[in-house]
Amino acid sequence: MPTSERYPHLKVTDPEVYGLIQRQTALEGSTLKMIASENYASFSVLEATGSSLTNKYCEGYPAARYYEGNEVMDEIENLAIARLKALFTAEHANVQPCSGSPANQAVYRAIMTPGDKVMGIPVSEGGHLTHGWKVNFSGRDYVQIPFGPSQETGLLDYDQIREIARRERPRMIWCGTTAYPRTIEYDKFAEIAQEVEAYLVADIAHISGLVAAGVHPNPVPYCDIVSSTTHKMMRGPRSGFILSRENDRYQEKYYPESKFNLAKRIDRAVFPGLQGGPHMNVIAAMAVAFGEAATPAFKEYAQQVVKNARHLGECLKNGGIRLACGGTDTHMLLLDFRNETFTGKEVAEALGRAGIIANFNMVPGDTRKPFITSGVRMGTPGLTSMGMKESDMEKVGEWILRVVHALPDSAATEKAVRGEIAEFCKGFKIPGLDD
Ligand code: DSN
Repeated sequence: MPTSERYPHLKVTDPEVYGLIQRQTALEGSTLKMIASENYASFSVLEATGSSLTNKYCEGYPAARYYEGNEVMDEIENLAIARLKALFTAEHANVQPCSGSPANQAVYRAIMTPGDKVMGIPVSEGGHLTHGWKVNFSGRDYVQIPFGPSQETGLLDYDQIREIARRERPRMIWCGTTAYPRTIEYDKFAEIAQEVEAYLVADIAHISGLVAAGVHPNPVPYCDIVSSTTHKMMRGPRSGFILSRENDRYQEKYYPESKFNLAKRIDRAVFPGLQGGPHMNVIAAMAVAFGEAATPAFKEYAQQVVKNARHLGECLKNGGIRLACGGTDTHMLLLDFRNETFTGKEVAEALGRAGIIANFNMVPGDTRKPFITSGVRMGTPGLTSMGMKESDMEKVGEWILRVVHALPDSAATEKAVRGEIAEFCKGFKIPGLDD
């Protein structure tokens, strides 16, 4: 169905919202989606998200609801849970968190008490808001013990992490990032957590698709809890999930009086602790995405995402752009402009005008402010979903290099590149946008 014929009801009843959707669709169809945390969900995921399941209330969990008429809802939620557990070989799964931050809030509620110490990477060094950042609930209600990649190499230094953990004895350690392109060594984190008797929690929001496809190590065997979103590499709807062990290895130490094991405490933290009715349309779409992620085609996709990121990284390096952390093992590249007169923000804005949509980001050792930065973060999940391969990355690399090398007087180059990219995009089908 051509884009113009989609949403026939909305077109008539609310032309204003319809028009905005059409404009965004056109924008995405003529630019390169290179924000590392974005992707394209399939038509099937979008159809389930937009289904009439949105109308049903079913507070509670399968077979233990507070509303009648939930036989089918139970099947949907159980299906999502079963597919998710199989994908990651997890003992327990909760699919109700509305996104990554709510999932992480529930993690705190399940294993922490306000005032406890949490070891996490600050946002400015590649962590997430919920890993103890000062303006987030996690930094206000808990005490963040920061750690981060080495300022020199950009890599996580596990000896240093161990030293901090031994000194601070945190109750929880987050191993998860939003801007770290290298492999996370969960076995090393697990040794450290075990030694200091801390809960180990992996936030795999960025890489869950890579993990599901076996392209990145799976944290589940090493961690007490694993949280994620579903709309990044997973190509699902906007949502989140939590995986965990059934039993709490520190039950005696922290919860000797509780009759609830770890899995039960997580479920209770999500509902009724933090949320009300689960979004069943989204949970159905998650089941669809988990089904898609279990296919050989998705494995191939995830492998191609990494090949594309590596190849693009090589092209950029050969063109004179420095890569933070020395390169990538994942879907992500961090371009390092610390030695340049122009900033990360200026580069991101210039690329954006040229049709290359990425975001400015701090890089290890950055001395510029977080709203200015010396880096640009970009990823290949979106382009790979469109079917792009290494040879296409060479073109993308050339466009990025042309814009960056034209700075600060890049307006004419941006305009030319924007036109070339719009033409180039016509050669690809965008999942969920083009038939
Ligand atoms: N907004 C996400 C990202 O871009 O990495 C993190 O929540």
